[in-house]
Order: sequence, then C-alpha cells, then structure tokens
Amino acid sequence: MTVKEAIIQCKEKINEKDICLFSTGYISRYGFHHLRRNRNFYMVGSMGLLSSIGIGLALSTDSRIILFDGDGSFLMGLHTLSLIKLIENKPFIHVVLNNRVYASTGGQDSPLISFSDAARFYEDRYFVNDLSAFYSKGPTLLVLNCDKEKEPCARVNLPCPTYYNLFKKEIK
Ligand SMILES: Cc1ncc(C[n+]2csc(CCOP(=O)(O)OP(=O)(O)O)c2C)c(N)n1
Ligand SMILES: [Mg+2]
Repeated sequence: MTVKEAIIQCKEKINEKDICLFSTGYISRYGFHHLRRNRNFYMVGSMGLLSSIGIGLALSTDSRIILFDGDGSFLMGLHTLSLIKLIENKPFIHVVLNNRVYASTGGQDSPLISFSDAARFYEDRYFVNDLSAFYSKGPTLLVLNCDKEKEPCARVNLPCPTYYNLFKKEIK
C-alpha cells in the first residue's frame, strides 16, 4: 500500500462534517487530488506543525478532526503531543502515513520511530494498519505502514488562497 492508496482507503471512513488536515509535501497533494473537499486544510510548509494546528482546531469546534501526517513530520511535532490532554474527550484521529522516508524531498531515510511510546499521549488508543481506529472515541493514533512511492506526486495547480478561503468559509 502506498501513501496515495492509504489516503484513498481512508476516504470511506470520512464523514461530511469531519475536518481533515494534510501535512506538507506529497501528503497534501494526494489529499487534494484524491480526497478533495472544502473541509480540508492543506498545510503548505510548516513541517511538524500539523498536530499543533489540529489540536487548536479541536479546541474550537465539535467536528471530528482527522490529521494525515507524515512519519517525518510526526517526529518533528512530538513535543506537541503532550497537549493531547487538552482535548481528551474530543474526536481526533491522528493518521501517520509511515513510509519511513522523507518522500517529498527526495526519499531520504527517516529515523526509526517508536510509535508505541508516542501512543501513551493518546492513552494507548493506538492502531496499526487498522481502519477500525476511525470508530474509536477520543484522540487516537493510527499508523498506516506504507511502501515508498515510486514517482513524485503531481503538483496542485491552484493558488493557496483559493482553497484556503473555501476552508475558512466551511469552518466558520
Ligand atoms: C520546517 C520544515 N523543514 C523542512 C521542510 C521540507 N520538507 C517538506 S516535506 C518534507 C518531508 C516530509 O516527510 P514526511 O513527513 O515523512 O512525509 P512524506 O514526504 O514522506 O510523505 C520536508 C523535509 C519543511 N517544509 N518545513
Ligand atoms: Mg514519510
């Protein structure tokens, strides 16, 4: 399963009211090409900050928040996970697309991550390759192990403000 296929598989688990956030690089591009909806936020740049943005949003809405993060980006945002406590009863699924590389910048190896250690921030609501995570209550970590992509993902040919304004309108 590639990152693109993993995102497509998650599509059927997403409800109309969910807010989906996509990490920087190819993950946002795949989200845009294969799971496009106005209630999506595509993070451009800001590697590592998806969980910060997600937790902030979860504090200000009752909608379920779904993060599509990369393994490299997840590692860069580990410090934020100590704030998961702030949203302990909120619907929040943190999907990590674990391809073990920085695919978006050329496929350099990323360091090994102990997801089971990180899972304690989610009170051990931790799933691996198991989409039933989408039915769990409270903040949940779902790691999807993925193969490395063979080709780069096509760019998004729209200026950022176009889809950002659609998102802003949606979550008002
Ligand atoms: C702070 C910061 N550092 C570096 C980058 C450059 N960059 C963009 S995507 C990426 C790799 C992300 O790796 P991962 O989260 O594993 O996602 P993948 O590309 O494998 O899908 C890097 C290094 C950035 N956008 N922001
Ligand atoms: Mg990666």
